[in-house]
Amino acid sequence: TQNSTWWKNATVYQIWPASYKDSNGDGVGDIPGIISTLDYIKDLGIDVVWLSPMFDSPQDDMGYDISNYEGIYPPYGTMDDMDNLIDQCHKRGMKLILDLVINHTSSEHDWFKESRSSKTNPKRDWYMWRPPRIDEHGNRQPPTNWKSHFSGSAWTYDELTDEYYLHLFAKSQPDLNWENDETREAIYNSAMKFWLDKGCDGFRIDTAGLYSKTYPIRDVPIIAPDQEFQPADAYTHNGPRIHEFHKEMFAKVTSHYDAMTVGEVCRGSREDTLKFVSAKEKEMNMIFLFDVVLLGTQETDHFKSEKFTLVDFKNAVKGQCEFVSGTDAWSTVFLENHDQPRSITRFGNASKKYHDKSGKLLAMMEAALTGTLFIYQGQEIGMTNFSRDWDISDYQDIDSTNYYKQFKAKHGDDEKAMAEMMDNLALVARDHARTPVQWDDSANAGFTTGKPWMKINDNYREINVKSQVNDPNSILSFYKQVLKLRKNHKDLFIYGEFETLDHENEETFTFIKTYQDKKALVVLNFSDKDQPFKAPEGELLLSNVDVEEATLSPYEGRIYLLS
Ligand code: TEU
Repeated sequence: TQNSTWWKNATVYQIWPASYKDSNGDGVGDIPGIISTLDYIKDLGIDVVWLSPMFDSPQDDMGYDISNYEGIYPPYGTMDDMDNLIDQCHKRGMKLILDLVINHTSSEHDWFKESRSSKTNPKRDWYMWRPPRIDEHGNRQPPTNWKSHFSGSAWTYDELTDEYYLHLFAKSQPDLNWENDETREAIYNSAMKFWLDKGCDGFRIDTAGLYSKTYPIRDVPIIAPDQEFQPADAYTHNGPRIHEFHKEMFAKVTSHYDAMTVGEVCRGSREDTLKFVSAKEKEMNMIFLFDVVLLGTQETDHFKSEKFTLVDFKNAVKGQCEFVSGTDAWSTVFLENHDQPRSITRFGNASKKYHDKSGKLLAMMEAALTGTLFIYQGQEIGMTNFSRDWDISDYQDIDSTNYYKQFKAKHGDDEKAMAEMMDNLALVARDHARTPVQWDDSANAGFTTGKPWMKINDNYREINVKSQVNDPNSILSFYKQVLKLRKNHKDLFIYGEFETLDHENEETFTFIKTYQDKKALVVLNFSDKDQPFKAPEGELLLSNVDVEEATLSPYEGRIYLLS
């Protein structure tokens, strides 16, 4: 049962298997490839590996479309490989958590195949089927105006039974019906207990706010009048039974194991969101808040991104830090994952001159923030977004490619609009996180001896593990240093209270961490200019430059222990 809180102190490393390390030359990353790098991960200072979906899947959404929770996608390996991975992580004192994708399955899952087969099938009600709506011209229309997160209607018509099924994501990702008791029981057994009994240590819980839909199922208010379908969050996000479902999941499953749980709940009111993670509520350990990573993007069009200022950035960081302060809840720190562009490109400065320095700056910031820290593969070597010059055919993600198709159909003749759309893809598309990890400067960056399933970032000769691993000045070495520092001062960095100084300053991000009578000062120059600075009384714990000067150089950061 869950008495310990080991997960609070953990540093987690996320692996997205397709692009991590290929061991057999088929161009796709695999589990034996992961196992071959566990010493590297351990050496970085990692306690928990989070593995993105490696389950059997047609891969329409890179494994977030699961066709069998109890099987492995063959190109990734076998069940023996998974057992070995669990074992090898544990041997090194690390834990392994898996992705729990239970808002939907793949349309290739047996459950859906049965559900689809007839209106009277016992599993019919395991998914969300609705009759067509007939419009005033007598035409068949989707039951509601809901938009899929991946563009187009959230409903797909199935001729076989003359009904539509709901899919908040791709049409090959039908939503499970959480109102059905049997469905939930099946999810707990197949997707959860099966793996916990094998020795997995917990889950990152995908789309954890979406299971409870608001009934009756009906049109959402129109918030994007220029769009045919409407963002459906109002009736799909944090619905009326969501906390009941999470409490049940905890009571029936996760509480019986010493399982770590981290939910993906991007938005919601503070009061409602706190319920997911407040210890006394007994739901999940922590969630990811998206204030920082969604900066500048729009609810009605997540590819449209606008400029934001450093103060906007500070507000977002502050909001996430303060979210749990003074409560019995716990939170997370992250700048990257498989759905986000690379943080140096987005929040630092990816130019040759400042790449390393701004990467280290971001590492310092993260290491000093309150919560459980998550690092995404390649972040530790400063991987960046790929070039704006890449062609749309180089993008692989269903979110990007659907968006492109839909945008082109509407604005194909407008060169300027098309160019702006490509600018946006170059900035925020999920593809940037999904290029293969750059292990060395040999062909295909040492990721594979075959043809990589996705193009390698052009900068792999300059940015790769091999060139950094023995260089004490590399980003990788710096990550090891900051992660150690974070652990050495757990109280201040992992648990401390956060407070900004000089909040309106648009160049420098300064904050204080406090734990009882201990204080640390973190000062981060987010500009490419020198900034005035007066060193405080205390000990300099860490800096990303060699020499301590009176002023802060561009992208310089320092952490002091105040006396
Ligand atoms: O993401 C859920 C989610 O909220 C995304 O739609 C997110 O808003 C989008 O990716 C931003 O570009 C989770 C997974 O992390 C994602 O990879 C899956 O595609 C999705 O669920 C469906 O399972």
